[in-house]
Amino acid sequence: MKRILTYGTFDLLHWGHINLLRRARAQGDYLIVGASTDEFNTAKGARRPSYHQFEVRKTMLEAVRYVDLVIPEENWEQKVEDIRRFHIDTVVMGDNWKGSEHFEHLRRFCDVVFLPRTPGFSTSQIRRDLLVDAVGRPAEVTVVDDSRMVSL
Ligand code: C2G
Repeated sequence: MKRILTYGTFDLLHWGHINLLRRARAQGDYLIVGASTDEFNTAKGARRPSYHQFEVRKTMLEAVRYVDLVIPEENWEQKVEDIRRFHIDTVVMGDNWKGSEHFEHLRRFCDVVFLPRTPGFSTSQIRRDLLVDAVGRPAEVTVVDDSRMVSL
């Protein structure tokens, strides 16, 4: 039994998330997802609360057939203990985390695999698209960063 672990907020679950979970599960036999709590999202520097609160995101992840178990991700430091506690063989993340201090050091405890992100999908992009839909006209949205949009 090869045990896989991944982490994320997984808010407004979309194809990018599902494609990551499908490929992560294919790396082994049992997939555990560490879903970020609402408090940890704030600690991670999220500019706004997630659309769905932790319990809803957890329940939605549990409904995904690739996912075998969902645990709360409450801080950055818990990963080594999670690897030990759940006898993890491989930690899998999207490659936007490649080189991150939060994951590279885990190589001392298990395999760490970064998978290519699915282009064109993000929770913040969905929020922007819905906003543009809502104002009912094509908008030239020049995104400076996630927190500010100009020339709507
Ligand atoms: N992802 C992807 N393709 C996308 C969007 C997301 O492969 N188009 C992957 C991310 O790389 C990540 C996972 O889906 O591995 C979850 O993404 P987020 O919900 O954005 O999670 P994140 O904010 O990266 O939190 O401790 C680590 C953090 O909890 C990760």
